[in-house]
Amino acid sequence: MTSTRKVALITGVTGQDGAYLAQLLIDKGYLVHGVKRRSSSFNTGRIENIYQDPHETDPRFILHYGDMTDATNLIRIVQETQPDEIYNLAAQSHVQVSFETPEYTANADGIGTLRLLEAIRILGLEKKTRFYQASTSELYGLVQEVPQSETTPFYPRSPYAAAKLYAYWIVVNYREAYGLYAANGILFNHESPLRGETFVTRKITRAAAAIKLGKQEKLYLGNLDAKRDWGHAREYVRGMWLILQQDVPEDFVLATGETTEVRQFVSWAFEDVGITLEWRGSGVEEKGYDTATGRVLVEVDPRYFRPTEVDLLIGDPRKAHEKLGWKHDTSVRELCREMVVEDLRVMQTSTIMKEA
Ligand code: NDP
Ligand code: GDR
Repeated sequence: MTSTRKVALITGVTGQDGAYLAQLLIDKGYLVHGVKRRSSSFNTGRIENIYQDPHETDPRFILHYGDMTDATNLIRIVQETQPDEIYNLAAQSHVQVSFETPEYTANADGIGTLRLLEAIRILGLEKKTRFYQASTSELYGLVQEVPQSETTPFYPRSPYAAAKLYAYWIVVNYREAYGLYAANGILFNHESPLRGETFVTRKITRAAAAIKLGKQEKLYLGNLDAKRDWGHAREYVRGMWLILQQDVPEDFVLATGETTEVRQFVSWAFEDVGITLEWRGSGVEEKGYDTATGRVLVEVDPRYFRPTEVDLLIGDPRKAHEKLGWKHDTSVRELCREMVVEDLRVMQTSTIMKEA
């Protein structure tokens, strides 16, 4: 008997989005294959709850070792798994880090995407396998127009964005040249309690929790003026899935349509732990004071400034609303609170465990 269960392959399954997407697809009845990198310590913390013993007879989640820089490995994984849908989420995804590792970022994020598309062609899977590419609002870079939509011109401002620009266009090209079902989701920033600890929202919510619990003195940040369109990752992975369920492959912006300054997000996070901040000074001298004690809790550290910055992102998600029926639910204010509450819970639990 042949199984009618759909098969998905997720690269970057150990990341924030990979974890949420794997759960969503398993809940929809898919057999999910995930690509994870070999690491000297555990890197599967986000998918622990869905990890399955490989000896189980009816698996729904299977992990494979792989790397976006290794073409033969990717071809073999695609051959073995014969996916109906590939979600290419793997990337060196930190913008600032990409200035320090530009060649690696180009290789993994840009050429890595090409490797997967070629795997589909080499294996003759053009008619079977649909391909989702994790494109990004960083493509817009230097502001050309607001809000930014599917037709806004790109102007990348980092090695990360330049690598993702190549990936975006190679996906469009393979769709047009070979009739592949391949689509870009141009996703604006999306966060969650699973967000990597060095991205600004999570850095802020963890610091607010740690300062509240007396485990950290101060939070050092870079550009407080940057504005981002922040949504909830759980809702954005549903949009990824919807993008691959359309009759015709097309590119879509997923965004909330609202933008918030980094400084505002900081004030909210501290408010959520019961601390009211007052901002004084400007530029590198700007500081956030606890109004109750007068202590400086937030300072600017120019180390976190980027050589070229993306100042303002605000997305226009109307195409996704109309064609996909996708809309965000969680506001950025609610998102911030959810992240702070979870960081407080995790930190309090670890203290109790240490003291027990
Ligand atoms: P994360 O940084 O949380 O996850 C990235 C994933 O890619 C991790 O599983 C990581 O593995 C894996 N990875 C990195 N390099 C390689 C490599 N060379 N080979 C194989 N796997 C690799 O990112 P997110 O989940 O936040 O984002 C998912 C994708 O969406 C990324 O491509 C990102 O660029 C893009 N994106 C994200 C947005 C966001 O706001 N979150 C917005 C728009 C686009 P490991 O766990 O071992 O490090
Ligand atoms: P971004 O996210 O660069 O938008 O890329 P990040 O959270 O790193 O930065 C957002 C903004 O905050 C400013 N900032 C700081 N950023 C970090 N990381 N650390 C700081 O201390 C700090 N202080 C201020 C930044 O300068 C920036 O303006 C994310 C990633 O997930 C990408 O992979 C994805 O493509 C885009 O979102 C959409």
